[in-house]
Amino acid sequence: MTDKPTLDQWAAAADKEVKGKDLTWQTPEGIAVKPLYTADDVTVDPGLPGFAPFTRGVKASMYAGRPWTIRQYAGFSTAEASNAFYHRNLKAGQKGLSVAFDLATHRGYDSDHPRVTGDVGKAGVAIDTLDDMKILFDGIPLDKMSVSMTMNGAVIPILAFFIVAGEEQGVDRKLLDGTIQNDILKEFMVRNTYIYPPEPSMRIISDIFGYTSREMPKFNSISISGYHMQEAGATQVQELAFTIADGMEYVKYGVASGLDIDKFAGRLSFFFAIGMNFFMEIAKLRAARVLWHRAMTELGAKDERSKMLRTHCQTSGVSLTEQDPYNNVMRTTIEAMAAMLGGTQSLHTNALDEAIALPTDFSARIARNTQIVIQEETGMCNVVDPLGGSYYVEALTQQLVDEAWAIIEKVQADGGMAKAVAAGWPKAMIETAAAARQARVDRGDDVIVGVNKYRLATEDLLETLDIDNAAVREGQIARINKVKAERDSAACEAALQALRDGAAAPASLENNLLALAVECARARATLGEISAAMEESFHRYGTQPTPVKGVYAAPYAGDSRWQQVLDGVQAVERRLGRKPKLLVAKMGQDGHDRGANVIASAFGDLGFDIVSGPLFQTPDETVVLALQNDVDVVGASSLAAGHKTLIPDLIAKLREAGRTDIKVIAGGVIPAKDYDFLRDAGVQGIYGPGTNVVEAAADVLRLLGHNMPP
Ligand code: DCA
Repeated sequence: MTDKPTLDQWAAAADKEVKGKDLTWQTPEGIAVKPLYTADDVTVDPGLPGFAPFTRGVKASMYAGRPWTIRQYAGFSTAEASNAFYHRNLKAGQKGLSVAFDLATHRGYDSDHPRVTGDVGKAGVAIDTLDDMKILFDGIPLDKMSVSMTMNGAVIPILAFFIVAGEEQGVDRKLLDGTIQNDILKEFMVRNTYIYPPEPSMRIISDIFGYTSREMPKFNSISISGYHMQEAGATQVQELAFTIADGMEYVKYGVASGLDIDKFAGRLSFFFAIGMNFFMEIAKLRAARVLWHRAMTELGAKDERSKMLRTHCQTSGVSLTEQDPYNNVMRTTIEAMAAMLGGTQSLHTNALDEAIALPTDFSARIARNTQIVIQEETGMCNVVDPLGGSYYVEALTQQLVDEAWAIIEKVQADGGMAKAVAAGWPKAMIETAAAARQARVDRGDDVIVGVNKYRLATEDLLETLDIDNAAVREGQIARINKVKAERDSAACEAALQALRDGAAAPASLENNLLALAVECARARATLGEISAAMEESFHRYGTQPTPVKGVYAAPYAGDSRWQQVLDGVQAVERRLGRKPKLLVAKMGQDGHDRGANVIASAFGDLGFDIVSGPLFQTPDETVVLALQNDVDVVGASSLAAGHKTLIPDLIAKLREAGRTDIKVIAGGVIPAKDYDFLRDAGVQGIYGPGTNVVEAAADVLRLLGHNMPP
């Protein structure tokens, strides 16, 4: 009998094969992944599924008993169009609903508000009135179908409309099944669809916990979301740590407001992104369950259900590419498999065109079928946690637990997540990771097939969905006017006044904002009116972006192209007698600022003078900022489909101000078929997803008259 080979013998054999090359992979989160894992690497027994700490899943039978919910996130312009889409999808095998609202709704504005002309009906459905909500769920029994609503800003009016829509369908609110996102802390960190400052926003969340725990026992009162952190560039460890820390903060606020932890914690749910780092994502979901169990034990929960992390997942939007877009189907399939192998409860798979537009029926079908094929053709659901016991997955799970816990402890030492968010360091950490990732992609260190490697010489245009925003807005305004004309205005005003008074008073059972808003919804107040009633006491919140410095430049040390662009910027500087000035503008209600911040950081590192415009500007406000700062270029970043309205308006207003010399460029999520439209409107450079930022800077130098070599 021959002796079993030792680990040293394996190392020597591998070393010989690769001639001494180091096979350790340093992941972006700083984890050194070895080329081989063995039993020696597994230090913690993962236990059994359905038992604490739920490493292997929250249910004993998991998908063998019931597969995860196929829950596709969607919303299209009007309630009618969205309702029809939901009916078609449910017939085709989708199991749960998930509503995407437009940005005007998110930010608490009715469709007739002048600030939202470019946003109405664009990235989701416009909901102004209870009538809209009733149409949205027409023919969908709200006691049988679980409905998730991604809403964080205007969470009070939306939930109030939902409750009253159920009521008018004849459904007792005790039977309402679903989830509201209601996660404001991550909005302040990454997504920016907040309305009020942090303190009143946290009160709103406690009021919702209080109301739902008493009145809606089947409803998940929050979906604590790491998804948008990863989309904004966070590493998986950051996503994990900040999400769990956010959850702990909400629990502490709930307890401080007088609630019994075990009365509401069982209905807290989570939401994670699943990107392309396959095993890391699987380990992340397992680690998340371990961390939440530990955190909730520390916070004093007794009921095991309170400590059980149940989660929705969505495949990663940023991992999708505009170039060679059918590759996105494979990416999404791989990510969906990671989500299911990690043990998700519910899943959205992105459509292949999700990087550039809302899905068409065609792309939505492929996305949905990706999940159906896994569930119904592969036999993958028949075994619980099939990767349990994998040396690599178990070791990685433990490593993620340890790394994330270290960050969670830092957050706790700083007084909790609300304080950390106010101090700004989590956001800065995420932005640093985002700039580093962009540099790795632009340098080709991180491969993206079809973008920085194997790129096609020519691309066929993909058929994408276009929304006629002006028509949607007119229709919405007509309905708002009708509702206002038909309602009992005295009763409506009285309900709104009670809400104003409730918001002005300290939080209490009688002043529960959701309970007061339900009365407003019954009296047919609009979403904008309900939001404005609270805004009188709470005020509207705004922040100023602060791009990170030096992170994008660091990996380019000694790079000749980088140097050429730096020299170009200096040449322009000598000619102008000052640095070339770029205003990075975010117009409309689109709060996605990763792209804008990365551009600001990278162009800043290249020597441009950067003016980072605040979020949510109108074209008029952007022109004022451009003139005040006397900029050479305005870069409009648009990720929510407002580009065809807002950017031409900006150019027209610059012309009116006599400043045709100021160049306007555009970046973000802009479908190629809109390029000609924008060029005709006067846009001089368009930089879509997958743009190399150094080359974009070279292009801007050309626009500024510099003879930049290709
Ligand atoms: N055996 C027996 N019962 C099971 C099993 C099983 N193997 N698996 C699930 N169930 C039960 C659950 O316990 C649950 O019933 P309960 O609420 O009475 O406990 C029911 O079946 C539904 O399953 P669940 O896993 O809770 O799935 P969902 O209803 O889809 O909820 C959740 C998932 C993450 C909790 C929810 O918050 C959600 O849907 N989030 C979506 C968020 C979203 O869409 N965001 C968009 C960006």
